[in-house]
Order: sequence, then C-alpha cells, then structure tokens
Amino acid sequence: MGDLATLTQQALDEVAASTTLAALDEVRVRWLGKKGLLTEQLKSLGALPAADRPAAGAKINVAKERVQAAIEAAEARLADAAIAAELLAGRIDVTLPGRGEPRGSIHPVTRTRLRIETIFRNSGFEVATGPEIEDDFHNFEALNIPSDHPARAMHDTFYFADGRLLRTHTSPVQIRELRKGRLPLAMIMPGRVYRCDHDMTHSPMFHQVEGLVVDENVSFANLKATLQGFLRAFFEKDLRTRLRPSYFPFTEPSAEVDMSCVFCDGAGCRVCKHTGWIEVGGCGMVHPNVFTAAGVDAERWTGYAFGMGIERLAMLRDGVNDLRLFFESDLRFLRQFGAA
Ligand code: 2NL
Repeated sequence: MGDLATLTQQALDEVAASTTLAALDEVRVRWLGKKGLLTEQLKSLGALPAADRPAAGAKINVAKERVQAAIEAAEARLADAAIAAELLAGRIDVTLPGRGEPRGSIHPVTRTRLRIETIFRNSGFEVATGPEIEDDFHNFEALNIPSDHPARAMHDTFYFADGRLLRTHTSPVQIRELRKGRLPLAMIMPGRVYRCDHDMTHSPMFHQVEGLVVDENVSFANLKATLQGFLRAFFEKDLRTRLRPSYFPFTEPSAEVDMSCVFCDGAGCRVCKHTGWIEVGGCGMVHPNVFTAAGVDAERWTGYAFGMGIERLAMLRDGVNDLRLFFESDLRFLRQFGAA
C-alpha cells in the first residue's frame, strides 16, 4: 500500500494532461474501470490482516474519489473550452465593412419614359394614364376609326371573348380625359400598348407616348414648335424637324414627324438609310369627329395631337440596334443602364 500515493499522483497527472474528452475517458477506464489500476488495489486487501482492511480500503476509496473528482473537474473544463472554441469560431466581427447588395437599374424603356415625362412636365404638360384593357368605343369608335379599318381586324388587335380589347394605342386615355370636360388642357399619355404583331422589329407589347393640347386657337405651328422643342431637349441636339403630309382617322390634317438624323446630322448614314432624316412619330390637328364623340364643342375648341414610340426613341438615344433587347431581360444588356 506504500505506493498508493504515487499511483494516485500518477492518475491525477494523467487527468491533468488529457486535452480531449476521449483521452480523459481512456484515463478514467485505466484507473477507475472494473480492471482499473486503482480498482485493482481493492483486490489486494485480502492479503492484509483483517484488522487493517477497513482502514486500507477507506484510503483506496478516498484515492478513487479524488481521481473521480479530478476527472469530473477536467470534464467540465474541457466542455467549457469546447463551447468557448465554438463561440470563437462563429464570432461575427460587426466592425467589418458590409459585403453590399448589388444594385438594380431602371429598365431603359422606363428610363426613357421618365425622361420624356420630365421634359413635357417642364413645359407645362400633365401626365395621364388609363386602363390597358379598353372597350371598342374608347379605342376605336371615338377616334373616328371606321368599322372596316384594318386596325380593327382580329389579326391586328388582341380581343377578349366579351368584345373588350388590349388598347392598340394610348389615345383612349385622351378620350377619357377629354370627356372629363376640363379645358383647356395639355397632357401626355405614356404607356403600354398591344398589337397582334411579332417579328424582328415588332413586339406584341410596346410603349407609346401620345400628346394632346386643346385650347382656343391652337395651330399647326404650335404643334411643330412643341415637337421640335421636345426632340431637341430629348436628344440634347440642335436637330431640325420636318412634317410630311400623312393620314390618320383621328387627325385632320395629319403628318409624319421626321427629325434630322442624330447620328450623321443629316449628311446621310446607314441609320437614316442615307436620307438624312429619321421618322419618330405622327401628329395632326384633332379631328372634329373626335371632339364631338368626346363631348367637346368642335366649333369652339381646337387641338393638336401626336404619338411617338418610346422604344424607338430609346433606341435612337441610347444606340440600341435591336428592339428585342428590351424584352429579353438579359442582365448583360440591362446593367448598362444606370438610374434615370
Ligand atoms: C404615331 C402616330 C398619333 C395621335 C396619335 C390622337 C389622339 C386623340 C386625338 C387625335 Cl385623342 N389624335 N393621337 C394623333 C396623331 C398621330 O400617333 O405614329 N404614333 C406612334
């Protein structure tokens, strides 16, 4: 029994040297297990005189309890260390700079619409919008479009089963505004329009902006000045404009709007097909039949109206050579446009 103290110290040293819970368990089995080195000591009690056995047994048990206590303390220490290590590994440094979220950008068509709205607002126009699902009256009838007009055919207009339709231009918004009877007025109506047409240069959904000015004594000269002022502001160029006689059912007289080519300044290039001119829309003086259908006194009021395609304006300003790019949602294309 003389070396019980030595054995105990050896066990305690091994406990202290254990750096993992697994190693600690091995130490426990080696010393306190069924065949453990300290447990074995109890078996040697039989060799002692009966009178000495209780005291010797008690000493062994005290030694075992000391080692057991040391193991438990070491277990707690290792468990705490494990938690501390886990916390350290998962620590978030709140002082690091953020990773940041990638910024979206405004769609080039929206950006162009906003630019158009700003220019017209700055010269006193209001911006009006209306429903994309329309009825025959607002889209066709009130606009003096005869029932045998090609635009009314199934293959040009998207119809619903109940006879309603997807507006083919934003003019029905103008009819709705005229019917409110708040004259004089100066407004633009930008928005989505739909045509049953799909190829390289036509999309079934596209954007249009129409303008309408109604007052007493509105002239064709006023119309030309407004269009030229707008185009010069939009393209930030001292461009020229010209009106070519044309025909629309809702205006009389009517004209196509050309501007001098913004790429070659009128000298002739591929974009303007060597004419020096680019067509950007149509216009005219509001037809008296349109006023009458909208409940406006055609004897007293005069007005001009115009229409332009927003995609076309966006392509010319931003140098986009393919209409389809606007509808493909290709981020490599869209990322090139910043905020408005
Ligand atoms: C084009 C031509 C045009 C109009 C739209 C209009 C509206 C009313 C009365 C009279 Cl309520 N006119 N709008 C007039 C002339 C031409 O658009 O080429 N658009 C892309």
